[in-house]
Amino acid sequence: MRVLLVQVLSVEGPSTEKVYPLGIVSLATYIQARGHEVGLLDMNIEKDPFGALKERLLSFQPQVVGFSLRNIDPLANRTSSLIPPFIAAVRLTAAVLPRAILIAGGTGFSLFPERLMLELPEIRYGIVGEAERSLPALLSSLENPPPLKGLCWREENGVRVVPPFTDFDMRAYVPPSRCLLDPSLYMGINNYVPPIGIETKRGCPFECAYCVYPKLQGKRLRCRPAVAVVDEMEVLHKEYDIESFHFTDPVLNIPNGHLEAICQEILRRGLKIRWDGFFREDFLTEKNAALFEKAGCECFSFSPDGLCQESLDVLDKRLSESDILKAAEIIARTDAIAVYHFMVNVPGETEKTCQKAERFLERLFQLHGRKKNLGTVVLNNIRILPGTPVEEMARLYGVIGPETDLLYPVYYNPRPFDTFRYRLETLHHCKNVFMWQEVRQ
Ligand code: B12
Repeated sequence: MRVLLVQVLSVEGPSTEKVYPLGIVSLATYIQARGHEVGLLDMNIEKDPFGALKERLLSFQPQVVGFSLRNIDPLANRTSSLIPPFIAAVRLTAAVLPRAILIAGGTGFSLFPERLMLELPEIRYGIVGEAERSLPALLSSLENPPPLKGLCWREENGVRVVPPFTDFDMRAYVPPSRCLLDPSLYMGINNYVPPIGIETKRGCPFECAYCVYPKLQGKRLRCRPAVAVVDEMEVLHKEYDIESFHFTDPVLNIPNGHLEAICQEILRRGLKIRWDGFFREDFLTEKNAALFEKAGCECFSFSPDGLCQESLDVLDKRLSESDILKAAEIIARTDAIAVYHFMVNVPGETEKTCQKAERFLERLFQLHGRKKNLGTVVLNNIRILPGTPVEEMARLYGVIGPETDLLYPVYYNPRPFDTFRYRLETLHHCKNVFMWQEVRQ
């Protein structure tokens, strides 16, 4: 069967930060191994994304078209949505190839399966969550599929969704066949983000109040063998000249010892590569941070989210202020950079927590002052996503009502602290400018 997998637009027009579409390349690898003829299109790297889609549909004539909706919106306090271009891509495909069977999946789709299936009758099936097993099985039973894990289909009175896979065995993971989509196409186009992602594991055992990661990948950590991870990196480095990677794990430095084993293997092979990822502060030590840096970590990203203990607790981070400061002290002494992501105006914010937040941010700048290795501080309001404790709190406190449509950007940002973000951004900008200009404030 001819199958075209399409990565629909994941970023807004002018954004340069593209990411290699790991999900569809992974799926294409599994489908091809089952004997299907697979084509891939990432609309994000096309000058004329819809023209390119139409051209591929006509030239390849796929019998099945799979759409990957990665992002529903760009987050970062923005109010634009990536749903309209997704809908346009599906409708264009249905109009150009009315006989093709259309399937949808991806993280964005997985957050709103029923809603999107109802909005788009052109979509015949959806798959929620990871699809390495369900998609090949669906392709071999398209007319009458069994209730595969994650499968969504229409019934007379609505859409049925089977609970997804969250137990795909990562020890048996087949690395994405990068020859199906040349990684070189992604080289040199980003300013900050390494476009090539590597998975070392799936799953997240934490329960942060705003987050959907455990819903998307399950709570159990499923690790790949360290050697297999480094084999994949070595191939990419030697065959495609890739020098810098992003580890896509929700939290990279758990469980204890896994990233350490990967780093030992990178060093044993003498690979000269750089990488980054998201770290949990309470698993970082002077010793493992030194190993990570030596093995190529150039940026430690943290998402402590809470700027004071009250916020950390309400967000259920299971972290303390001192965990965050301790990790910052460790990284501040390295030559790598640190990036911190925080949530602002979280449930229960008061003037007192705002003041504590300002002092906390100042402390971070102070710690990084000597080496000037604070990459940036990202300050966001919480995007309310379905099924999260923050959604419940937002309902309880009247921030959203029964009519609120969470498919489109809705942030937790009630008065009177709705402009607190700007106060913190002012502090951030001033600290940044004064740090670089070496002028004392
Ligand atoms: C790693 C990551 C990043 C890295 C990417 C680096 C890189 N080089 O790859 C960084 C930090 C740069 C990043 C940036 C962004 N990200 Co991000 N990211 C992730 C993360 C943690 C993992 C994504 C990943 O690669 N997974 C591994 C691959 C193999 O899995 P997958 O893509 O999900 O694909 C599987 C399934 O979804 C399914 N599937 C996928 N496609 C299809 C298609 C069909 C037809 C079918 C049937 C199935 C299917 O099968 C695949 C294999 O099992 C997810 C959260 C998560 N846990 O999933 C967020 C996530 C996807 N990101 C998200 C967002 C929003 C963004 C940003 C817009 C944030 C921002 N403002 O900067 C940018 C956009 C970047 C871009 N160009 O798209 C959101 C998307 C949901 C939403 N709210 O819109 C998520 C879910 C996180 C969140 N906040 O909730 N991201």
